[in-house]
Amino acid sequence: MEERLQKLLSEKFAKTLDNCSKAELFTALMMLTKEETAKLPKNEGKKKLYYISAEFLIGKLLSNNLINLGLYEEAEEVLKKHGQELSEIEELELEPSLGNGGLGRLAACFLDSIATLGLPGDGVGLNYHFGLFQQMFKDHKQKEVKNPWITEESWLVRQPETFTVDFKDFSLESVLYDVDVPGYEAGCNRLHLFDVNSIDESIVPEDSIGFDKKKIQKNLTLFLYPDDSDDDGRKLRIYQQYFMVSCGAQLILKECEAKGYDLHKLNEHVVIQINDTHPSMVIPELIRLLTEKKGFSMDEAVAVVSKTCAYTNHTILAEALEKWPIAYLEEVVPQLMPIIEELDKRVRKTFQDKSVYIIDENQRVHMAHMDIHYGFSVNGVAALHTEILKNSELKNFYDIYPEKFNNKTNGITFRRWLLHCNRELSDCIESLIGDGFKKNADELEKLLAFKDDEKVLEKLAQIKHEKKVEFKKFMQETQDIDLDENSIFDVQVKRLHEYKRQQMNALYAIYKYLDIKAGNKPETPITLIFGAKAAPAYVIAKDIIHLILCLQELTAKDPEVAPYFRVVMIENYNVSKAAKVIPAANISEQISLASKEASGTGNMKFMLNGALTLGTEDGANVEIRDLVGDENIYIFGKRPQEVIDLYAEEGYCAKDIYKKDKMIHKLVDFIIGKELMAIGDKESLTRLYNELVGKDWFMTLLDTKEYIETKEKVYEDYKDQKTWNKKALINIAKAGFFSSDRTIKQYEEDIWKLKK
Ligand code: 26V
Repeated sequence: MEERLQKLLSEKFAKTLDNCSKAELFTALMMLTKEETAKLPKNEGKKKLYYISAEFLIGKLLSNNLINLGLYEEAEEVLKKHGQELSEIEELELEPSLGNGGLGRLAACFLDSIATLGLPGDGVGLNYHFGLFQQMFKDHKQKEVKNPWITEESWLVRQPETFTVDFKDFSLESVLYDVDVPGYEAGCNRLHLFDVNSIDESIVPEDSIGFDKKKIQKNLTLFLYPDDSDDDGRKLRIYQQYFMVSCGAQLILKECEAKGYDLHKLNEHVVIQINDTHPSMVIPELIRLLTEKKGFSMDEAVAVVSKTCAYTNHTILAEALEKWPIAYLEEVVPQLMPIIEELDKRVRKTFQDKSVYIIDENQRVHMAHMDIHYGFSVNGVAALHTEILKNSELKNFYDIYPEKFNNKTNGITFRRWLLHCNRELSDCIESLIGDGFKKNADELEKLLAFKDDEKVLEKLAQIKHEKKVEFKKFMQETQDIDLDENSIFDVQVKRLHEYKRQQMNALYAIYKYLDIKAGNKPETPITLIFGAKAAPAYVIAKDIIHLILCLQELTAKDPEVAPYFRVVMIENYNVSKAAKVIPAANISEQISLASKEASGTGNMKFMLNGALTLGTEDGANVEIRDLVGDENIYIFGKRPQEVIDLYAEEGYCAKDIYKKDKMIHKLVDFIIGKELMAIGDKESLTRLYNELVGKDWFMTLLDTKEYIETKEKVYEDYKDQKTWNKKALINIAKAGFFSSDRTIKQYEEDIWKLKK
């Protein structure tokens, strides 16, 4: 490797390993990694999976790819010899933000596992030049700026394929970039990212995310989910979605024809996994292509496409289930409307129940309904989530098609979320139980043999401490924040949404602040760590960030409080920051309103890294509890069915709780009290206060009291370090189930059947 690096550095920069810059070294390492990946055999077979998704939150790739290629340690040694640290070099990679959160990160974990298991399966998505946005904090508020990540040398490899995509008023030519996806000591797949050849980055000013939403030819792939608070933003999303699926569908048909397959047997050679409803138009688009260009009758096309497409649902939030007005579709892709109308007509012929129609009485197209009628599989992403889909949200569909419904509990790739982000822990585990767990995560259970071994428990605690010190250093360098590594690191990192209830955690912060001011100093100091991006148009979410940042200032500046309790917020929380904070966490906050978090995957990452979950009975928390047992997790709050009933009977009234409960009253009032008003913005804090007292749609106040009580108990338990460490070990040992390798095996066995 040393020689090849020297050669690359010399050819590209006329430098050597001893006089090159860190940036040049990064580029050389990336080029070498790309060359090695290109040599890997492609996973092949008679049937191939296309995982279509608007998001692939892949994160930085250098270290991950080196690990999968088995080259990480060698690279580390070579660099050391020349006075360089691989961990420093990997920092230089720009992080693509091609996803919002869990859904996009899941797609990235899945690609890793699909390749690792040797399954032929490629990702299909879009090449957003500025990704989501980069979050900056200014005046205790979130500010959004663009996040360019494509450099001259990058992981993208331009491909010769190009497709034409017709819209109502113009056509676009696609450009295809591939990112190779090496499996862990296995073959390779690809992530296909489509772009438009007329894209124009210059229409976005420096320091902003604003641009002309009507210039589709120039803007289509600039941003992920551009602000959809206005009609132009919503239409742009339809342009993006149709562009993605039309390119995807054309690619699929082209690959099949190149292999000489009979398109009438498409389903024997192709399975398309539709990741949420963003790619749902692939169904009518494929039908359109087969009927218009390949001589299929409508019946033939509908039949074969219905056997080829499978749909994954990732949310039960009604506002997140896409329903596109016919008028928009007519304006953007009129050629799809006759097909969608035909699909709807067939549904109406068969079923009386209006709730399962594709087109509703308000002339809107329900994308999920199309997926369910014209796909062969519908899956939820955690056991509880799938049950809720079957019994309430999608009950009318489950009654029609019980055989289509199935559960696939999410997972995470242990390559990134253990081997890479916590090598100390991974090495420690290896020294105890051998390296079998790297290929078979269930072997982590062997750790249970050490649950009463004081030396091992001590070692785990020591590793946790090291990771806390590392994170402290990182926060010092990046945000000039000084953390106390001896405090409890209590962490809530995830997208900002009211249902995830960061605001409840903020109310706890107020409680603790007031308690300390009243003279009750905690024995062990506490650091409450937040990280979250809010959608640019989501006003209340941004108000919650504002509250947290005000609390950060309040707790830091008060000498009576700061030594015991701090609130801090990680700026621009993303995949690489997740990889730093999760190994450092003692407590994993998973406090969504029960029934609202489809699964969560952060919960799995924390558990694997030895943090204890403080959470509600929601999403995969339920499965974590079943695995580790009640004594190794902290579950609180109203149960999913109680919450579902409350919504059904409109039985929740925030104001009643606010009026009746003195403590809650005091905590909520603090938001508009003099301390925070002196720091923050009156309008924002008042709006949040009014929301909590007047509406509180996601029932924050419902669980606040029990949350505070449970959290106090967790902090109390932390004092008994021996017992705590034992609980941490049990969590790690039981995390094997949440390997995405397990999830993908289940997709393969029940849905894809690529190898059969
Ligand atoms: C989308 C939208 C779109 C606009 C309005 C507000 C809103 C709110 C939520 C969403 C969620 C989109 C789907 C999603 O990201 N789901 C996440 O998928 C993860 C992977 O399955 C899962 O772990 C998370 O629980 C789930 O929230």
